[in-house]
Amino acid sequence: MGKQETLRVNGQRLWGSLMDLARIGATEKGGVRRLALTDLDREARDLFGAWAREVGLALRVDRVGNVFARRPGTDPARRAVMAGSHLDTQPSGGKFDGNYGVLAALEVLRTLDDAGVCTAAPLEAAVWTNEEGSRFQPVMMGSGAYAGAFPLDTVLAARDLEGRSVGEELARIGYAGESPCGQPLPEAYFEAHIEQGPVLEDTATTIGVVSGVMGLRWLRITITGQDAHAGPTPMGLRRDALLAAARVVEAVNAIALDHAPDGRGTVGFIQASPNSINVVPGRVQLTADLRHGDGQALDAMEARLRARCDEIAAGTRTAFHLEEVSRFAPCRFDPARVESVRRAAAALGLSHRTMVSGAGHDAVHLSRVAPTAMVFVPCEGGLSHNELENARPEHLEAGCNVLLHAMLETAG
Ligand code: HGY
Ligand code: MN
Ligand code: MN
Repeated sequence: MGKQETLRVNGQRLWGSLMDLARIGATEKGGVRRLALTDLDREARDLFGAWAREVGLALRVDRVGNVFARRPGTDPARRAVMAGSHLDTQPSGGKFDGNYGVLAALEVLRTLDDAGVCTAAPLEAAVWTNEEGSRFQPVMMGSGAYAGAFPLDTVLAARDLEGRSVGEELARIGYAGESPCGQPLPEAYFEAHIEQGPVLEDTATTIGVVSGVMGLRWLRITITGQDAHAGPTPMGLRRDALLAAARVVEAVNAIALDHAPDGRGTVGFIQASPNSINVVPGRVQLTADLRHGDGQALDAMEARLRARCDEIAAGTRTAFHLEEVSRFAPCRFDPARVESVRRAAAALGLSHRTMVSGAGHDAVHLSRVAPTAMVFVPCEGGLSHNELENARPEHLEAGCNVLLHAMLETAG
């Protein structure tokens, strides 16, 4: 076996860096709350930058705040082989979603630096801005702007519930970079991530060889009825926006179940007003997150929900306004890069299985502009987007070794 094949990452250093990073935004229950473009996001980005500089990586930041740490290659004609993920989390997120993929990419570069190994193609570790889409929409914003899925000015103008814009917040935290989005594009992109579902753990498999990602639609639904007194207003005269919203929640779940086993439907956000115990709610805002592995099925799910909203509006004498806030089609990753991941897992003697991701990832946008593949590792109970999110050090290390060898094979 040549020197390269015997290369292994430093699992303890990877775990230690994950635990250090998890302190930034740590919550009582052991999770992480680090919303995009907050001071905590800045702190995490700064820590990543300090670690990257420790191993001599050159840093650049693009117009939407994506950060790239670059290790030069020996062949100036080659473009970068890139790996990365995101540092922003859900409001009640965990230590590993996104953070693992960023630090696994860094660990690959640290390992090559320790071993003095040079690659023909340059290597880059990437941090994508606002993958979660929780504070600002659309979801997977930074990678989407980089891949040309969203116009830059649209992204910079997006506002959170307090009215702060992406552009203002990037400037405020010092990550309004100069580099143009999407130039240069990488030669290939890999992303390591926890599965965020139960399949690997249930089948006692260490590595997920991810062949693609389900499609997604996010709708923001505003329902307008009429505030009214809860006492004197007869039931038949009410225009109750929360009653209408309750029927929407039922509909979203029924539509997903009708498209089993791949269909997914979630109402995760709801705001009712005036939210007073003795007032019939006159206004509700809620979201619908629809997903499916097949584009036509996803179209059918969205069409059914829109039709059902019309019926609910008529039945409750309320007015509905539907706005699409995010969308991406189901994607298939590049077979050659998927094969690199599978070959690396096999060569490392790791149990592995091919699978489709239910969760969206920055790799979805990268797959539109560069050959892309992902590496999954198990997470405890398949739990994610939950403060109790957990993963085993040996699984995280194994996934990082797969990332290392898939990147080495690609970078030459
Ligand atoms: O919503 C998603 O699938 C991703 O976690 N942002
Ligand atoms: Mn993620
Ligand atoms: Mn997530």
